[in-house]
Amino acid sequence: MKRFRALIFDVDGTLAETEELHRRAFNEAFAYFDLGWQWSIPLYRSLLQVTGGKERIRQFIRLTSCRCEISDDEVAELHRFKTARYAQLMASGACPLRPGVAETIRAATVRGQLLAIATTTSRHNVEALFSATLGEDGTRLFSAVVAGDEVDQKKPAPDAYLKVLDLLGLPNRDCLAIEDSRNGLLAASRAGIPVLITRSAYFCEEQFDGAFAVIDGLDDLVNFEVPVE
Ligand code: XBP
Ligand code: MG
Repeated sequence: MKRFRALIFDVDGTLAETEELHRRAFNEAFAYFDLGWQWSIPLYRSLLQVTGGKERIRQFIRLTSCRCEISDDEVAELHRFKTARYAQLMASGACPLRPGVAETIRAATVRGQLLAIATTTSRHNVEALFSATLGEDGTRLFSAVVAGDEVDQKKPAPDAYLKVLDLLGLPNRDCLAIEDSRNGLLAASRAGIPVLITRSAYFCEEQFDGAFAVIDGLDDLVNFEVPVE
């Protein structure tokens, strides 16, 4: 860990097991708008292959071939409701950081490493997680935060990671990406950044060929040694 000048964190699944909260917020939005849709855990697992909430709703409509005529504005309204509900659930303390995350952040800060975020979710959701878990000063710990709608293409495209590198002013080889999904691994790898995978509930079965290392959680980092080149 010490040889990297910056750690770039994914958010959902990596910092916290947020996906169940997302799923619940999606289902509550569908109920509010009386759509009759319900995303089960297995269905949500397959839908997670599509990154981004609005894109995921569109994919669901395509897959179920329900002949609903839903405009982009209506999808956006549905997603806005989902995002507001997610923030309420998060503020209620429903989702702590994963074990080892706070310690990893603290250790990196002590070592003088920069911290950054490259995520597919919205900045609003990142801030909701930070204020519920890291407190008011949470955002200030991170030198760069790039969220889903702030780049042209979401993961597995490298855009979010490339923008973070640009904001940090560091070359890819000096950074370590910390991810939980194959789409995240692809995104960071396409930006030339080595990737540490921390397995999460929804993506524990995925293949992570090409990862720098794969661990079960950041609490394992205590025993993690960087291979000598
Ligand atoms: C994961 C995602 C997100 C969330 C939902 O992002 O794909 O779409 O599931 O969030 P990451 P939104 O792992 O990169 O943090 O509904 O706000 O898109
Ligand atoms: Mg993730």
